Amino acid sequence: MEQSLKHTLHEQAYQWVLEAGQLIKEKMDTPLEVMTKSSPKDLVTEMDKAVESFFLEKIRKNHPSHKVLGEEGVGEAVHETTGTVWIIDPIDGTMNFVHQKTNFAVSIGIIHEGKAEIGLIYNVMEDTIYHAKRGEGAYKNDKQLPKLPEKTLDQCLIELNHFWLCPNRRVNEEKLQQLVYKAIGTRAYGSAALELAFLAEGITDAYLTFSLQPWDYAGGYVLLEEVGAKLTDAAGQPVDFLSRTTVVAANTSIHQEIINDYIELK
Ligand code: 2AM
Ligand code: CA
Ligand code: CA
Ligand code: CA
Repeated sequence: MEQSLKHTLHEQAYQWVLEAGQLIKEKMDTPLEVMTKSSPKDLVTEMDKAVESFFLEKIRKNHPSHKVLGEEGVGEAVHETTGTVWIIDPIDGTMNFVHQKTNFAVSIGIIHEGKAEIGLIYNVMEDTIYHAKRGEGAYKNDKQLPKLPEKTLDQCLIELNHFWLCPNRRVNEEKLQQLVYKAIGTRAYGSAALELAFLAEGITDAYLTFSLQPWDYAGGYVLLEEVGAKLTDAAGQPVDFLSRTTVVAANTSIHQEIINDYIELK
């Protein structure tokens, strides 16, 4: 992507993400309509839809040729990553948003000709924004995040959620148990975007999950690349920004080891 376009898109996305956060905060104490999607545990609110519509309107107006892939489907269906695609999760961690009123994020990834170029994750209630442009470093607010240090697995904090315990699990759970035992500890924050941001920040070392959509990881992708971390599917293959996938994101020094020794998909 041309340098000046990358800078313009980053600046606009940064501004719009902050405005979206403001929109959410202003309505924080107003009762919300909460609906369910695929299951009673899969929530969506009117605010998820309002924030996605807010981005769609901004993008349509400023960049009519760009495509928009959002979780709540207010944009058109996107089947390929040609051109410029904005991948949007208006509220990542809706369960936290509804039940905790904190620990959720607005997440945006911008893909150009199949390559992730820009990523932003806004931790709304903490008012911290993680952002990155390909080749130009990752930042938390205006502070550049350092490259991640080398670590061994027994020094690592691993972000894992409960999904691998569910009846339809597709993994060898004994191997995952060994990983949990080997690691120094585990964490589960309930927002994939924040888990990736914390990994980029170096306050956790890996994030494993067995079903994510492109909008869950697109905002974190460039952030991770810029600090030298890696995000692939659970077989170590690149993610495609279009389909549901397993995800292993980790400090590069433990990424392959986790995949080789601790993950066996059934
Ligand atoms: P969401 O809040 O935007 O739906 C919860 O552990 C994390 O997984 C959240 O980032 C959540 O995103 C994401 N997630 C992906 N698919 C999900 C599903 N079917 N049900 C609940 N959370 C899901
Ligand atoms: Ca959701
Ligand atoms: Ca999400
Ligand atoms: Ca969401």
